[in-house]
Amino acid sequence: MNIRWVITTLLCIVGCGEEHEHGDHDHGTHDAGASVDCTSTNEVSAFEIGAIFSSDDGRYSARVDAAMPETLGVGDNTWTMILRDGAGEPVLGATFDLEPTMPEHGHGTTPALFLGVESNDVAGAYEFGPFELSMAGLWRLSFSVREGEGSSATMSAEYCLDDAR
Ligand SMILES: [Cu+2]
Repeated sequence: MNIRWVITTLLCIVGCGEEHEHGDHDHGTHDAGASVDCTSTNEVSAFEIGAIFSSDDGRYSARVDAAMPETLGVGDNTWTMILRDGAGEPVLGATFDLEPTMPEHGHGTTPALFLGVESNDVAGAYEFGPFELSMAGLWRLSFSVREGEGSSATMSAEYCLDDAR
């Protein structure tokens, strides 16, 4: 027997056929009607329009000004954020990114990063998405802000998504 064939076959038993790695997480519990377990963190936020993200260093805050759909859920989401500096002034021309991840599963979205597209009409408004959240469970939405050659600041919140909108 060819040893290379054996190794390939063994690797396939472990790894092939999985769309992405989810560790030992049991996706079988995500049947319709089953509750989603997001108990690994005590910082789960309830999503609402008007929610404010703040960077730890106090340099920036961003308010969810609009969301499509208006509830955060599995599937496509498009958000408009208003970015302000520590003095409350709108920030123009920043590099403002969104990276959604599932901290319990070690994966994110495809693409991994969404660049905020600045509005021509509303000062400090940036649109993100549509970003597709692929499954129910705990999602962390992390934003990073950078102006010019300055250092980046990050702000994030965690949300528990159910299967149903
Ligand atoms: Cu996942």
